Amino acid sequence: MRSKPESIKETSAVTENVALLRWIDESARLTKPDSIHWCDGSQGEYDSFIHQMLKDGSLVELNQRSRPNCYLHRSHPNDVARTENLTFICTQEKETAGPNNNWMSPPAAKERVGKLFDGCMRGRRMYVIPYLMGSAGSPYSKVGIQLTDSLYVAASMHIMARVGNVALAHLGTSEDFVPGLHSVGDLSPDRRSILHFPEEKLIWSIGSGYGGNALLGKKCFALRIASYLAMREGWMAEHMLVIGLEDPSGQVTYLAGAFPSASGKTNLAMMVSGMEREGYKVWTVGDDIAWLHIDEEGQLRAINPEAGFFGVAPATSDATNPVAMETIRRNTIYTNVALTPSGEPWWEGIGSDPPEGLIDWKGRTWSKFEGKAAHPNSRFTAPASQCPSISPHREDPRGVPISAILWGSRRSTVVPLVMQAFDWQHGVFLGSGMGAETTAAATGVVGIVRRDPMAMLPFCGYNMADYFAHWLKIGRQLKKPPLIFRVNWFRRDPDGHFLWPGYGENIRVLKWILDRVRGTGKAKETALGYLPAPGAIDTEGLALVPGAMEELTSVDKAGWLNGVKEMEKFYNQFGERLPGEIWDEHRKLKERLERL
Ligand code: SAT
Ligand code: MN
Repeated sequence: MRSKPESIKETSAVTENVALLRWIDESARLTKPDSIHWCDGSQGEYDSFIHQMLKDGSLVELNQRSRPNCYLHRSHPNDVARTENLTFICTQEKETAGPNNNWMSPPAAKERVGKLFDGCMRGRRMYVIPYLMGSAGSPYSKVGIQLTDSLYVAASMHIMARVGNVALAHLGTSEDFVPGLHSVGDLSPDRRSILHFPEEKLIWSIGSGYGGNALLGKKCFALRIASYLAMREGWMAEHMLVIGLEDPSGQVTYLAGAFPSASGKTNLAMMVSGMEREGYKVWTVGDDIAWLHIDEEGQLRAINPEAGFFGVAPATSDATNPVAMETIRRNTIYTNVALTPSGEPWWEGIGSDPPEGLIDWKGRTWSKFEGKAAHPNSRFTAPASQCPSISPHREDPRGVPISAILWGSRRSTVVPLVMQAFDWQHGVFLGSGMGAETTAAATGVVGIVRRDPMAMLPFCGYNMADYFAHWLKIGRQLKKPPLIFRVNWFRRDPDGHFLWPGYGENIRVLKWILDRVRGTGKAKETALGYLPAPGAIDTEGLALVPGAMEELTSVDKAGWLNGVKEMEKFYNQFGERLPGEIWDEHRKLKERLERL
């Protein structure tokens, strides 16, 4: 049993970092909390946060025998996903933010949202959370400081980042940290704003306690602010999983893959390979974000800046993702899942029928006439260290060498199961034009196709035209650029059935990718890129419908010509700023398709 937690004490600063103390002082004067608690990141502190939330009702204890240290949090029903329409990039020039972002000028943003922060922590405690993104001692790690009035956020940050003295020690007296001021405010979407000031590396978030809106180390810092810093400093911050693919000889090849939120990144990152018996195994380095640097030898290397997983619960089961199911058996905070009478978490697709007496995500007795019991964007927050497939190299200060990059999204039609770009420039173009069906990870309509370049549309902290130029530039600096692939596990037949089994069988596609990296995989050259030659992907033992592989590896001329038009509309927004190389590739694709 855990020792009985102490109550949360008011604590004082444990650093002499002048810039940091000054900013905290300023923020406290603005928000006017009753008291301030400096987080040390210890287990005792985490336990005391949990204890406090059980007392105030913001957490429900789950069955401690089957789910030790697991708890359920129910968020406000209007605060269940990222709100992209309330998310802003605040740069001096509107053009710096680009047409891909909502923009406010920094003074206007501070004026408007400063009023909301004024006195917002009265009667509340402010938690100071020093956190490190990346492992201790890595030259690529960066420090953030989040101030928040939410205990749920403070506890979640404990899981998602390396919190406390490890971050302060990394920072020392340096001014190189990303300050992030967060308050749940009154949780009203009318007074919700997620603001980023990339030029001063500052984050302001108010009115939401949920996920990427509130855990500022994640999307706000590690993607939006970091992508801007990366562009300035010559590296890349990407919405990517990172996995190691072990072959029968024991050699591990690392891949990075960009997929939009709620498109199976966590499943792919923790995949139990359908070819485990043949010796192909997947190691998890990260499931959501990668920071990529070019090393002295010109090799691209990746670190996972995060320390935990904030994964989508629905459809996670022993069949679809047994590794995740094992990872979230203990020390996990569940958000907006349903609750069984025996204190187990439950969600649609967990693999068992809803039991009698199920309580839905809003805390009411559920009946099957009332829609979903778990919110479609319900989540688990769990430490990466307890993932059975976690890579022994996850914490390597230099990161892991990347041999291939994957673009993936949900597309029911048009996009083949897998295709390889002709070269880096063509690969960047494929990423820049990627269409994706929207998911429940953000508020708005689910299932419509939008352009989501590199799965970064909601997360690129600056003008995407410049972002594409940055990608092209990085490629020129790499001695042996990773091969780039487009994958799509989500093709359906006209009756709506999936053409490809997905999940653990995706290893068959990864194996072809590995073969291509090694120069052995068989391919046919097409208008789209290299597609697998007939038989090059092993389908033995799969119950595919007749003709499925042909369908999955053919070129849909009309569909792609339509895609080319959609890309053109998207690119046109960027005017002169869009790199000529992207237009060149766009024109070449169109010509190749028209010749078919
Ligand atoms: O809520 S988050 O933004 O952290 C998850 C996601 O959308 O990828
Ligand atoms: Mn994500």
